[in-house]
This record gives sequence, structure tokens and C-alpha cells, in this order.
Amino acid sequence: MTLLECIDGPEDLKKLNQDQLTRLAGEIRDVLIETVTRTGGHLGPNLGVVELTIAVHRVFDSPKDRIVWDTGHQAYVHKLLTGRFAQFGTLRQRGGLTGYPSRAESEHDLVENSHASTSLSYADGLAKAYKLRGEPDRTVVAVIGDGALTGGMAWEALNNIAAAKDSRLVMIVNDNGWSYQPTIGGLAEHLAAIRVNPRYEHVLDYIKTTLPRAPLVGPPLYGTLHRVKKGIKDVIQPQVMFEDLGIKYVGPIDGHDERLMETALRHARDFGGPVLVHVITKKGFGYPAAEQNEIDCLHQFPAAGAQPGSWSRVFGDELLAIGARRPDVVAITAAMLHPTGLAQFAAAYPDRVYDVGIAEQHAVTSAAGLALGGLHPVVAIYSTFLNRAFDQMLMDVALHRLPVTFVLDRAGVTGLDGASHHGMWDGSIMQLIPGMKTAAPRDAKRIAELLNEAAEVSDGPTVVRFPKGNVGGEVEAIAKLGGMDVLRVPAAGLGGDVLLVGAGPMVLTGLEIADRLAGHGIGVTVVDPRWTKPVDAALTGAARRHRLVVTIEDNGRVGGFGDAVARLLRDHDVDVPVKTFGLPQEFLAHGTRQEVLDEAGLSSQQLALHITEAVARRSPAEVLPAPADAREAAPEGRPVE
Ligand SMILES: Cc1ncc(C[n+]2csc(CCOP(=O)(O)OP(=O)(O)O)c2C)c(N)n1
Repeated sequence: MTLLECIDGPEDLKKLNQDQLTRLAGEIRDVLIETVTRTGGHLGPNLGVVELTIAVHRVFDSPKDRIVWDTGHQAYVHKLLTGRFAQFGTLRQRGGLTGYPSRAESEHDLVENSHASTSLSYADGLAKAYKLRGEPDRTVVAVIGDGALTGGMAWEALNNIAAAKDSRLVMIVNDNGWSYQPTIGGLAEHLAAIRVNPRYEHVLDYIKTTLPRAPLVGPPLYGTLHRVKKGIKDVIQPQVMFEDLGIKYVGPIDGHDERLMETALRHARDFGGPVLVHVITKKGFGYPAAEQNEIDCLHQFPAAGAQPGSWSRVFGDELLAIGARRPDVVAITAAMLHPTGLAQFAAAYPDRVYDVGIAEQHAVTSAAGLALGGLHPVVAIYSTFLNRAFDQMLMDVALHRLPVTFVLDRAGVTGLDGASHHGMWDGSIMQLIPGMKTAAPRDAKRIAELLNEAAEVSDGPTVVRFPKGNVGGEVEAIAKLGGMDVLRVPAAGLGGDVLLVGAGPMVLTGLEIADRLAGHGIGVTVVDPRWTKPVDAALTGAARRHRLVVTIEDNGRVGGFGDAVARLLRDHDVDVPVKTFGLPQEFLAHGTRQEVLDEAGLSSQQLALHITEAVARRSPAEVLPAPADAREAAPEGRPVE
């Protein structure tokens, strides 16, 4: 029996001696490597926090003490040590363990938001709550990476934490020098300077231990030196800015030395006020394939980089081509150069790419600045992370009618990363922004077309959104309807029953639906709007020629493309009924993209059933049968409208 199998919770961990802890760390690494290379997930970050997590759970008393994992992608070791070893093989599988902390899984999990840089704010609030409620024996622990520490929220939190002198709050900065890529910016350079300058600790030790022992001159001299400590620090190394902010700083500590970690954490715990413990770790530690991976230390397995054939890569290739023609086009990423497909552009035009760190808000407003300065910035970002920068898009970019193009990767259902990673909000958010134009390509050729059209817009912002995964086959238009592509008209002999408008690749699902319905005598016209905002006015005339309008989108149903179409038709007194299909406005659990779409009722079978029934309701004289296969696949009792 392995040691790990005997750990049901942190209490068991506390019984182990140092040799056993070393063995346990090895066992954990074996399980991480074996499991994550099979299920996929965050490998490098978790390999790097094995000793750190063991030490946290030995020193603190979870769940009485609360541990907040920033981003939460590095919480696998925490899962293994809090009674979830037996289920660990189900990681990121539908119905299995999630890839982030999950309140439903364990009382040891508190924050399951996987958006970075929030932990210090959560921790600040928690510590204040425990103080106010008279629970002084609880300590709050936040574990935050140097990457997440580049996010603005983390700095807003530090500013407040510095003022909350009696908060029992331990901030562990897990500094491995990497986000997905080496962490950028002044903060990263500051941390790196501390990391490589061990003289700092030695000098302070000398001052504390040797000088006070000298009689008479000892204590006063120590006091004097203590007062000028800042000055000494200036001489021997750049200042530790956290202390200048008023936050107690401990470190740097070797994060792979479990015993040292425990000592530092016990000191921090017993201090009674906010303490920042600076821990140095190696991303991917103990697994050469990760340690030596030059792109991202196997931050994710399989690699998150834009693979050939993926939407991200097709976008990246086209941006490269645009960049060759247009020297004014520049790219911005928020710490995700490779996953968003910008690697080739960066290699060709290193001076025209800005990695701003995990700082989406700054990315958007600095793009506004670049646009004001005469450039055309392309902000390449995952849809879910752009949520953060709504006000920046609205006021800093759109209000000023600035030509910024937002390329939203992972728009729609993303799959295995679960609720906080689905890009199901942008379609609705963009509808709110005056002057924002949004495009949804259906295939690779349309990415190129629409990206070029977006880059030509000079009087306001544009969006190009596409999902995760690989692009499908190309589908050519058979006709134009305004600026839209008509992909299918009813076969000879069938009437104009349904006008089906599918946003982005959902129009391909629309083609499958049309095939199914044709078999049941229902004529469907399938249209790809290409631009989903503003809605093309040509839809009004087309709607009048059909008995039912159907919209399908890979976005939340509320306030999305479908609602915009329905509003357009209402505004033009077109009284043809409209059915809008999209994702239910819920936090959708993890599963493969297809599993999640199926559960949301967005498979072609399920949609064909609903559309058939809707047509039948409008044709009492000739009741149309539903396709048998669609009826079988219908979800039970799930509202789709
Ligand atoms: C707001 C936001 N933007 C981007 C991401 C994508 N992301 C996940 S982990 C990560 C890097 C985190 O680096 P760090 O905090 O240093 O942790 P490490 O993986 O190095 O342990 C990024 C950019 C995110 N989760 N949240």
C-alpha cells in the first residue's frame, strides 16, 4: 500500500515523518504524471507545488483555516491530500473530478473560479469576516503564482491588505518565473532580482544575530541598523517592494524543501497579521519532460499551443499575412501568446506584439492607446477572460470609436475546463456595446475573410469569435442575402417553411437539421449571417417569406444573437414567430464540447425535433411527424426556450 492511499485528509498527513513526506512527494508526482498525461490537464503547475501543498496542509488546519488557490489550476495535489485520491483517475471527465477546486467535491475547496488574480481579494474579505464574527483562531491562506500576481486585482487587494494590519492572512507567492510563458513585466524582474540575490538574507541574519551580542553598542546599534535597513537593502539588492507597501515579507524560500517551507509558514501563521511568503519553485519539478519544455514547462497537457488545423492556428496564420501587408497591425496577448495562436506573428514581428501579463483590462485600454496612436491593435484573448474588461471595451474603446479588433478564441462551449471557462457570455455582452461589430466565422476561409474585413474597419471596434478545437470542412455559399451567405434553399417541391440562421459553426449544425427536416417534407433555408452584430436588415424580408424563423448560437440564449434577430423583426413589424436556440443561462459543468452541447439540447437531432414540432404547431391542417431518431434523442424535461 502506498502512503498516498493512506491519506484520507490533512490529519493523516500530519502523522508522517520527514522521510515519509519525501516518499509521499514522489508518489504524488507519479500519480500526477500517470493521470494527467492520460486525462489531460495542468501538469507543470501541479508538479511544482507538491512540497508547497504538503507543507500548507501540515501547518494549517483546513477547513477551519481556509485555503484559496488562485486560478485553481494547481490544486490537484490539494485534491489528492484531501480525500480524493481514489477518484483522481476521473479528473476532467464528465461526472468526474473537476480540474479546479470544487465546492461540491470537498469542504476543503472554497473558490472554484478559474479566472486568475482573485485569491488575495477573496482572502482579504474572508480574513475581515472572521475577525468581525469573532473567530480569531482562523487563518486565511492564499496561494498565488507570480503570473497571477501580474493581474490588477491582485494589486488592488495588496493595497487593501496592507491597511488591514490585524488580518490573519498568509499570502504564498509561488514564484516559478512562469505564467504560460516566462512572466513578463517589472514585477517579474523584481522577483527575479530577489531570487538571484541570496546575500540579502545573509546580511540581515548577520545584523540580527551578531551585532546585538556586542555589549553596550549592541542593541542601539542593531536598532539604528534596523532603522536604516531599507538603506542597506538598497545597497545590496533592489528593495523588496512588498515591505515598502507595508506588508510583512518572508523569503525567498526554496519551495521544494518541505521542512523549510513548514518553518516559514509556521512563522507566518503565528505572526497574526498579513504576511507574504515568497516561495521559489520550479514549474514541472521532478519530470524532465516538463522541466525542460521550452514553450511552457507543460503548463497544460496536451500542449495548449495552437496546433495545425485549430481555429487558433488558422487565425494566427491569417494575422501573419495581414501583418505583412499592414505595418500598423499589432497584436496583444494577456499571457497567452501560444494558446491564442500569436506565436508565428510574434516570431515574424517581435516588436509588434505585446504580452501584458494576466491583465485583460490593461490589455484592452492599452489597445485603445495604441489605436489612438494610429495603430490597429488585435487583442487575441479567450472569450471567457474578456468578461473582465467589459467597461474597458465599452468606455475606453467603443465610446471613442477606436479601431481595435478583439479575436475571441474559445468562444462558446469549451469543454473540460468547466463552468468558468465556457465562452458563453461574449455574444450577449457585445450586443450591449454601441458601435461594436461582431463576426462569427463558420470555417477557415471565413476566418480569413472576416478577420480582414474587421481589420479594415477604422471607425470602431470589431470582434471575431470562434470556438475551441479544429475547424471543420469549408462550406461555400450558394447565394447572398444582403451581406449574409445563403448555404441552402429548400429542395424543389418543398415550401419556405423555416428560415434557419446559424451563428458561426452552428450554421453547420443548421445544415444537418435541414437535411433531417427535408426528409419530413419541411423546407429550410439556411443562412450564415457572418456578422452577428449589427443584424443584417435583409433578414426582415427573408423572414416574411417563411413561416418560422429559427436562430442557433453557441452562446447564452439571453441577450445573444437570437434575441437581436427577434428584436429586429419586432421593430419591423414582421410577425413571423422566432425560436431562439442557444446555451441555457446556467453554469455548465465540464464535459467534452459535444457532451455539453448535447446536454444543452443543441445537437442536430434534438433541434430537428423541436423545430419539427414548432412547424407542426403552426400547420394544424397538415400535422408533420417528428423524425424518429430525433424523438429518441430528445432530452427529458429540459426547457429549450
Ligand atoms: C483572467 C485569466 N486570464 C488568463 C488565464 C489563463 N491562465 C491560466 S493559468 C495561467 C498562468 C498562471 O501563471 P502563475 O499564476 O504563475 O501560475 P503557474 O501556472 O506558473 O503555477 C494563465 C495565464 C486565467 N486563468 N485567468
